[in-house]
Amino acid sequence: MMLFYLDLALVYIREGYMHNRNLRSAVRIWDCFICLCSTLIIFSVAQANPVFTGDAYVDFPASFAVRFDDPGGMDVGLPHQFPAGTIVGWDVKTLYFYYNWSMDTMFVGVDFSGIAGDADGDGDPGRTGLVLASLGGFDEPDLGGTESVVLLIDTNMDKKYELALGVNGTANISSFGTYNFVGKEYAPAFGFGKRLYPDPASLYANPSASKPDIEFTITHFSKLPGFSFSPSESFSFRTTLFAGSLADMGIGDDLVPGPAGTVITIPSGGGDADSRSASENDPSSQSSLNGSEGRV
Ligand SMILES: [Ca+2]
Ligand SMILES: [Ca+2]
Ligand SMILES: [Ca+2]
Ligand SMILES: [Ca+2]
Repeated sequence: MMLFYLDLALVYIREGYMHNRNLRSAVRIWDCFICLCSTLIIFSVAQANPVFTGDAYVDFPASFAVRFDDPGGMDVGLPHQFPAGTIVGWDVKTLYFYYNWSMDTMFVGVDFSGIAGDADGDGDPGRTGLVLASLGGFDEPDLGGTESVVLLIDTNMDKKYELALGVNGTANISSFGTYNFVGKEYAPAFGFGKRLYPDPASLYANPSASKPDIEFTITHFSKLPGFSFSPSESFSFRTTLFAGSLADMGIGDDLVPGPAGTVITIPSGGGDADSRSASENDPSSQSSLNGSEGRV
C-alpha cells in the first residue's frame, strides 16, 4: 500500500516536472524499483508451496499440483447393516503431488472421501460406532491396531516398490515415517522394513473431523534410494496408496489404483510448470488393477 501511494505521488511529479533533469532520473530509478518488486512478487507466487490445513482438495488446487484421481471413485464397500450414505474412512478420492525443486521437497496430499481412519464412517476416527460394535469390529484411535495408511514408491521404475511412507499395520500414527519396503505390493500394511535415518518425511496432522486428510512432506526427495534425477529435471516414479484395517469386520480397504500402481510425472522445474494429471501422463494407469475391496 505504501508503494502504491508513493507511485501515485510520482505520477503527479511526472506530469508537472518532467522538464527537470534530476527529477527525470529519480523517476527512472523509481520505475526500475517498482519493476523489480513486481518481478519478485510474481516469482514468490510461482514458488509458493501448499499450505497444509488438513483439506487436500483445498491445499492442492488442480492448477498447482499433479493429481491422480482414484479410477474407482467412491468404491469401498461395507456391510448392509450400515446406514445408506455411510462414507468409509478408507475411501480415497485423489492423490496430490507438488514438488518444489529448489527445496528438493515433495508435498503429498491424500484426499479422503470422509475422514481418514474413521473406519465405520461415524464421524470420529477414534471411536467405534454402534453398528460396527454390534458386528464385533473396532475403529481404533490414531491409526492404531491394524489400521494403516501407506504410500508405496517405486523410485527406479522397475515395478518393485523401494519405499513405504506412512503407518504400518502393527503401529500407530506416532510411527509415521519413511521405511524400506520389503513386502508384497498387494499387502502394503505389513511390508515395512528398516526406517530411513534421518527420516525425511513429516506428517502435518493426525487426521480428525476438522483435518480429514493426510498431508506430509518429504525432504531431500531426489536423494531417496533408487532416484537418479537432478531436482530441476522432469522425473517419474510409480506409486500406489493403501488405506485399511483388519479389525473392521467386512468394511473394505482402498488401494489406489491397485498393486501395479500408477506413474506420476513431475515436469521440469517442479510444480512451477503447467501441471498435468497423472492419468494424462500415463494412459496405461487407467487399466491398472483396482485393488479396492468391496467386501460386502
Ligand atoms: Ca476410493
Ligand atoms: Ca480409526
Ligand atoms: Ca469411527
Ligand atoms: Ca523399484
